[in-house]
Amino acid sequence: MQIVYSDAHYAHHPQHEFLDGKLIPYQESPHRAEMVLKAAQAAALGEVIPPRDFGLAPILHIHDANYVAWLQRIYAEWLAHGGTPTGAVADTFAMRGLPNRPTNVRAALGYYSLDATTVHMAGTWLAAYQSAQCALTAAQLVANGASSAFALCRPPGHHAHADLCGGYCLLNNVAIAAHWLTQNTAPKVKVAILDVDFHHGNGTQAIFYERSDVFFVSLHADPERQYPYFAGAADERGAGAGLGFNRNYPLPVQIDDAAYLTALRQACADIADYAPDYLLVSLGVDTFGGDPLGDFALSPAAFAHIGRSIAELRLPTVVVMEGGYAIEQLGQNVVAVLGEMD
Ligand code: SP5
Ligand code: ZN
Repeated sequence: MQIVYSDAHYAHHPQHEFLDGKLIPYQESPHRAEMVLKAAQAAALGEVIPPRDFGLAPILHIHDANYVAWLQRIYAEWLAHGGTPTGAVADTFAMRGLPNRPTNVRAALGYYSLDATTVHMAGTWLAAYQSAQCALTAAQLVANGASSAFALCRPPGHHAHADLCGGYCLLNNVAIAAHWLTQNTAPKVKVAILDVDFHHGNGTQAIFYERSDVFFVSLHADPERQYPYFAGAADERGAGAGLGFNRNYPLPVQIDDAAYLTALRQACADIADYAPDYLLVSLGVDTFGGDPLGDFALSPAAFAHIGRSIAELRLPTVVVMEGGYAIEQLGQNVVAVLGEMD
């Protein structure tokens, strides 16, 4: 399978984040993409190609125009208003009960962010833009007949809403690619998104919640105990025309390979019942037992089984990189999934 990758992500390298009240090294580092790329090349998974440029239009089909314009200017504004050059990050959020909506640089950060982990640096917009272009390019490869393609996206995307960044995500890469497939292939195309990142894909769910042509299925840590807390419960089934086209599998702490794969088989059965034309996979490997952000107990062997379950759906498949923070095993775990696909 071809691997779509851009070096632009190197210019997005925040230094720190808060975890459990402590300032720690930023977990979503350039080293992550480097490890995945190296492992893919070592396994001779396929040709590595740069993204094509689809422009802003497919991004603006998913994201709010004011939000996208803000993403492009936030770092320069932050610097101009005395912000530290290491990056702009929200400190105060536009929560319920707070009626004022000023447009100053720090207020806008709090208006467009859902948490304080998404840092904006000089290269952040271009990194996010190219990450989305990678997903679009992989979608086009599959639309043109490839059985699968891998978008080595960084930064990740599945926590980003139409007008919110968060969870290291700025543009929702998988959502942008999914919508592009519905608009640029055949009439009445149906796509399914399978999200296997440890964290619920709240952004993707929100974006497609009222649509029946995009079926979102997610396996993730129960939001009763884990980020993103405020979405991901089993009773979130979609709304309006989208009712029945959203499916969540919240999973318990320390879930093992066997129990996880049982849930995954159910999710894959849901997708088979939906009979989509295309499948997109939000691939996070923070489900690995050794992941510093996760609390699952998956072994390295689980990842080949995950890849096999996906491959058995026999659908044209776009795999989009999301999370995974156990740096040393990250490349092998991703390649174990991809190695099962044609
Ligand atoms: C793309 C992606 O995987 N984003 C994840 C962002 C998660 N950020 C919040 C993490 C809170 C983690 N709490 C874990 C406690 C470990 N001791
Ligand atoms: Zn994650």
